[in-house]
Amino acid sequence: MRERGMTRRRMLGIGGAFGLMAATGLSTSAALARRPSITGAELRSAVPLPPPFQVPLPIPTVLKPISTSGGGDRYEITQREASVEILPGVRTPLWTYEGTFPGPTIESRRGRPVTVSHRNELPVPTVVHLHGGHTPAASDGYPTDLVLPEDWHDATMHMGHGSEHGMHDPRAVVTKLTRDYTFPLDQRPTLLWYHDHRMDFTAPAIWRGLAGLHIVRDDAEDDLGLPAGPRELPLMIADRAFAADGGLDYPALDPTLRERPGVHEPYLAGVLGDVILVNGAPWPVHEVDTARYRLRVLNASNARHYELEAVTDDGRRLDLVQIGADQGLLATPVTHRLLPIAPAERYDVIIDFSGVPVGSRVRLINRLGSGRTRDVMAFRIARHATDDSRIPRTLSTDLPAWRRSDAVKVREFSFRAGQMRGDHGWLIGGLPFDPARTDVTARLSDIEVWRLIADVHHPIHLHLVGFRVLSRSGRPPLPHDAGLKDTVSLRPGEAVEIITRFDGYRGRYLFHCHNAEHEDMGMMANLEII
Ligand SMILES: [Cu+2]
Repeated sequence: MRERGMTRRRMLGIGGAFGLMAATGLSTSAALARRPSITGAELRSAVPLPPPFQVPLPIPTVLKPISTSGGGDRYEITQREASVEILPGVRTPLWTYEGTFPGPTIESRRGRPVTVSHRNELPVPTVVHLHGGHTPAASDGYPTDLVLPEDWHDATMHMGHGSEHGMHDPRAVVTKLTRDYTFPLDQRPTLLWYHDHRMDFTAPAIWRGLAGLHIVRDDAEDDLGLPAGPRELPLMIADRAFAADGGLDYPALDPTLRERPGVHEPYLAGVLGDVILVNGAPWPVHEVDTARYRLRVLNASNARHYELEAVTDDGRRLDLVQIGADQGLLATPVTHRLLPIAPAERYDVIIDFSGVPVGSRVRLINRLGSGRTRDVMAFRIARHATDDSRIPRTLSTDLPAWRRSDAVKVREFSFRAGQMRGDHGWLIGGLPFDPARTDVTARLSDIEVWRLIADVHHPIHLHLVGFRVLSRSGRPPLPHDAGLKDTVSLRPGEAVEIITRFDGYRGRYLFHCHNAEHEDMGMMANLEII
């Protein structure tokens, strides 16, 4: 029955590249480098899709703490199955945080600790990672630190899958039913997101709905006068595809996601959907004033890249004024006409609707999409309004200014296709992920330069720390590389240098590709901070 996934292939991903390699004798990377910028294969939905810009943009609910005493906030989140109306008139079963997709948003103040007690009522083990969080290792959601469902059997307990693929991880801390994650949030204010990070099954778990936002704020940012309240919009962009029964389609080898990881061959490079969701709604529309808006954009897609552009009805492009990156405010604003955004990246941008006629529309489009996937969402200019917001020339003065000469170490890592357990995989430095192997040992407080080399597109994410982009293939960083990042988009054949300081906590962390399918197929490595 799963063979139907094969017949729906529309573009060849890595599978096609391997075929090309076999036919021509090219090396994998040479074969891949010749291919166009494809980051996955697209599934085609089997239900009628709504016209664009009809469904109102939902804003995820802000979660209320169950306690605010003792100098911190405490939250409870239940992970459970829910049936949600994403496409009008269609019920879609999802795996959710608190019954919604996206999950509820957590709003925090810098330096005020938060504990989130997660309860797993799903049929599989889960792991929660707060992406971009400056988090002690015990709460960072290491992929084998599973929270098991109440009735999970021992035979599959340790890794969440059978011995065929099993690896032992003696350091795993497994809990049953619940786990408290503690986040000190002693970090620059920014948009973080929490999502599943279970060993071998991250991609399908996020796809099924396990993702939510977590915003950190502080007084200095509040005082800047940026657009706020209803004029600050979180936008979680993610593509999905829908099966004939209304459920989400995904080419998993084991649709129960209990034992066998992986996807069918055409999708080894990544899974793309043909429906673009923003905050869980298909191609939504949002009514706005003739005023500035702050858009806090997250690409929560597994593999799809976007190049965002805001276009008026008469074809005029509006500036996207970037004020922040993954890890908070830039030093000074950067103006873009086109904004590339790779999986897991966040961009904080201001868009000014004041010059747009009331009654007309501004479409946010993806220049990398085609057909229906070219549209993302629209803003309908609903009314005239006054605007006392501003975009200060100086946004922040606390960005780390690490210099290359400060680095005590320079490391190099390749991110390439290869073989994993006799199958196609994605490797870092020629090796697939093994939780029991330490790949990097870094000393707390040390500054290091890492050189990251790609075959195809790979968005590379470091846990725990933010970093600055130093160069791209020997050239200066791109305008959107500004600020402090935690995910950097490597383009095909590129070598990107980053610099960081391993601050804060000792322990076992990760770095990995955030193309979620690559991540599940080996493209992770251990980072031990001592
Ligand atoms: Cu990758």
